[in-house]
Amino acid sequence: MADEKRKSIDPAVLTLVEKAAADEVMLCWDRLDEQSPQCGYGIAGVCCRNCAMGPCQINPFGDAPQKGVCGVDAETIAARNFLRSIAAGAAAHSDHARAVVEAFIRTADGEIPGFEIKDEQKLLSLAMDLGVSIEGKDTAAVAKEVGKTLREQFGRQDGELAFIAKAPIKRQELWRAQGIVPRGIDREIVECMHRTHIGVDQDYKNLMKQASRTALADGWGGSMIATELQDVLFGNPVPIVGSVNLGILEPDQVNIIVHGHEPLLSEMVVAASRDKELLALAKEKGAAGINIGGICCTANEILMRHGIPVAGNFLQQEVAVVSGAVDAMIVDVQCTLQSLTDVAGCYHTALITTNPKARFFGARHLEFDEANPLVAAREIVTIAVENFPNRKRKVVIPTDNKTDMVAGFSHETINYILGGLFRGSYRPLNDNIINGRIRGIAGVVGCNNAKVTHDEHHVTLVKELIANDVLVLQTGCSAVACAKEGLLVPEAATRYAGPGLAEVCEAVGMPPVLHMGSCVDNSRILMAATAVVKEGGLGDDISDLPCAGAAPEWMSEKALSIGHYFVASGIFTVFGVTWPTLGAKHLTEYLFSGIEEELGGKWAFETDPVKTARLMIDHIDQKRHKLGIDKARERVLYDMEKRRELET
Ligand code: SF4
Ligand code: MSK
Repeated sequence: MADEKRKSIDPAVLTLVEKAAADEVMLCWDRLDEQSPQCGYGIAGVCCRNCAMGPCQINPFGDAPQKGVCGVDAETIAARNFLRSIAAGAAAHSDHARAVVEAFIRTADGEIPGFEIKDEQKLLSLAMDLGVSIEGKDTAAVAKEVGKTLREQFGRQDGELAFIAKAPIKRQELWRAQGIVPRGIDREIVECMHRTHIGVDQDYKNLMKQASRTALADGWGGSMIATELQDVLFGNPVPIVGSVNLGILEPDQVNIIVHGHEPLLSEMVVAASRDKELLALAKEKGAAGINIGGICCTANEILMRHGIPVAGNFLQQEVAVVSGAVDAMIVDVQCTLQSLTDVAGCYHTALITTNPKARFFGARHLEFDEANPLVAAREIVTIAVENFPNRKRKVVIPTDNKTDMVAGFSHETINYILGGLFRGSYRPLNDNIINGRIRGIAGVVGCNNAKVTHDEHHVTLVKELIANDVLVLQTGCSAVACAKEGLLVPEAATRYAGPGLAEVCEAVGMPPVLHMGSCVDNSRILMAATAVVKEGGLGDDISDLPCAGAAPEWMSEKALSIGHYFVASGIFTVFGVTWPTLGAKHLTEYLFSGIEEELGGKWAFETDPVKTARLMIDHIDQKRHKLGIDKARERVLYDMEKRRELET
């Protein structure tokens, strides 16, 4: 059991890991064991298989071989691999955005029953941002034009992406001077693939310029488009109370888990689960009701808008099924494990894929038909309800593991929470940063990774930051990890935050850790940082702000793209677990240091979450010093003794 405990800090997960062992079900940790030791060349980023003369591997310790068959060195190989990962991450976010844009236009055309423009105010401000005239047009006409303007962002060949203009002026000028303003989203991603083909771009710094341009096309392009249009379509989130962890599963109800990233279908599944006929059918099958829970970013999306409970984050998808209580799991795109078919096969769970881009061999496929999403959603809910009597193995729900949380902090909401409903403004936030009550702002985001103890690094890092008066903004699986730990409720301020941050949070009744949404919603962090710059008094660029970013348990290529658009936007960003260029000395030095001279932001790599917090706090303090708002203050170290005190 001692070994088992290292898999997760979450007792709900440990309970079900134990059940999986008893049920002889293999989980991702078991497969990691089977895969270990993993290839050192791959870990160091110096394995290339970009042509059929390879694969070629460079020995990072100075022994031969030092060149691939085509003559490239470790720097070029690692830079190309890094760039390809960013292209994949940017593509994932942006293709999600494309699906949202298409659904948005069809909604404006009245072609999707059940979908409507929910936030007209945000639509109008978006139209103004994009230069779309609203004069004499009804909502549908404005929406159609906004949708078309945003659809053009994908295929543009020149000029600048529209949302670049949302950034602080100084940042825009810096990007232009560096030649990294994205032209069109698809164009930048295609160019990554061209440049990394054998015999094209062989200069690691030039490859990194394209990395910056592509990542910016994600953060200030694809991701921002997805966030903005989802807000208009499904409603701009406002603070909402929800609950989190596997204890949200109901033993006597039909449990449906929605998993993945695109909220289009899950919105309709939520609606179908409230359908009287389906509720009656559930009763007929012996169930007391229909319970929807989310996993990964689909969870974050429906939590923020409907308060639907969150079953867990990335490393909880398999164990949710192991509970034996999940009657259907519906997956769309991204972060869904192929092993779910095997795990679901050991229980009664119906695994349903819904997106033509993401089918699983052995799973049932029920395509999400945009022309009639409610029909598809009803069909899915019916499958789950009819599956309820088929539970065949012991049901174990860690009922004690369910925590309250508050989610739904868009950058607009922060405005109102701090500034008040009638004078929404970032002024109080800026003032509290200037007077030192809030030391700085940190974005802590990203995935889980089976290589490190599940959730431990997120929770330790965030506790350390808030104890030192750093306000934390979160998205994705990191937000779910901290929600389970009870950090996303206003009371957490009194319990965990330093005195300054606690005072501010208590005054306005907000948590010290703000849940801003899903992976694409990291664009909200960019917008919040921009709003702070525009409010004044803290410099004139994002790189002047006392802020930092981190993804302590990252694993996906999307995380690399997010990290790099943070860096290219001027933010110091620390990643944990592993770093993909360590076999390339010069490239790594450039990313960890040299790039700061060009972009004002840089990367760091640290596997210890306490040390990560120190790096971030030191950076925040340096920025405070440069702004002339530093004053002598004692750093609170959230050490073992303090943790023990809290546990007693
Ligand atoms: Fe080897 Fe060069 Fe081909 Fe890569 S591109 S596999 S380094 S020969
Ligand atoms: S779901 S990308 S594991 S945050 Fe967005 Fe979580 Fe990372 Fe997927």
